[in-house]
Amino acid sequence: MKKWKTLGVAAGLAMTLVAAGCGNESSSSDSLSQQVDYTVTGIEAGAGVMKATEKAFEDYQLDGWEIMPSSSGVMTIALDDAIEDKKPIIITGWTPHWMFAKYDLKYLEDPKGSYGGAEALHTLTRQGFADDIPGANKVLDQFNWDVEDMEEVMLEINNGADPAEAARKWVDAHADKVSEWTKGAEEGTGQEVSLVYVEWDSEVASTNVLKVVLDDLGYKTEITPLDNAIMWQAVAQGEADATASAWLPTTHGDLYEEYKDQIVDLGASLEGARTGLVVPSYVDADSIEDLQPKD
Ligand code: PBE
Repeated sequence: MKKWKTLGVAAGLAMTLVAAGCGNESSSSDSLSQQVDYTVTGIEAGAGVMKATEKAFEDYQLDGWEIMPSSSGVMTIALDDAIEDKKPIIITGWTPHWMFAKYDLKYLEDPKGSYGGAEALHTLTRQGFADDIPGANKVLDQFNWDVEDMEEVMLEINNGADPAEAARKWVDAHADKVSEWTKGAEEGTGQEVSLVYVEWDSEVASTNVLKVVLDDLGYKTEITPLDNAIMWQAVAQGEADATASAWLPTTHGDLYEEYKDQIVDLGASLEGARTGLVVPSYVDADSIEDLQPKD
């Protein structure tokens, strides 16, 4: 048993009940900051947006604010509940994500740049992978799609499709794009390829799509969800072959600095990603600067 397999996927679940049960007594004459009880509804503790939100609290001097960790799934349930009741909520959001297609939402402007600017999703491999399995490495290197592509898969999953089925459907419908990824790549003869990811909706989509493409080409792809930091570590230490879940330059910038000499960065697979604080569009704030400190 590889040791990273035993680590770290359950952390988010413990917060489920806390997140679901946390109604606050507020009246509509209160400010937005009071109404949300100076709390941002977050995701998994190891995520980049969690750290960026702590940084935003400092940058904007939002003393007394808290970020509540949970999981990506629980966060979107809290969002759904708030929208149903037309209550204010502030979440950690990112693009690509199906939530922007399903709800009317806006990013709070971030003039101080706590969340960085435009992000790209990068594919990383362990050292030596290109020599060991050049065909699979070539596919990972040529893997490249758009925000709309990823959102198509994410929406399908959000509407109830199994991730593997949603990935299969997208691959079958986009044969032209997929053939660019596999162009010139040697077919596999059942070699095992291990991909690691984090159970964020965006990464579930990309990783399942890569599995379908690699398996179709003759590889045997195993996909394993992990905590963010453990995922980077697994690739850096050569315990996993690759990940398509690196958000750079800002969101995972600290992990990149830590591991850059031990990984191979194959470059961006998707441009135009973004992270930040997100609110339903009926919420009366446009910028993080519209929030107030607690004391
Ligand atoms: N995310 C989605 C990740 C990267 C992908 C924005 C939640 C993070 O914050 O680390």
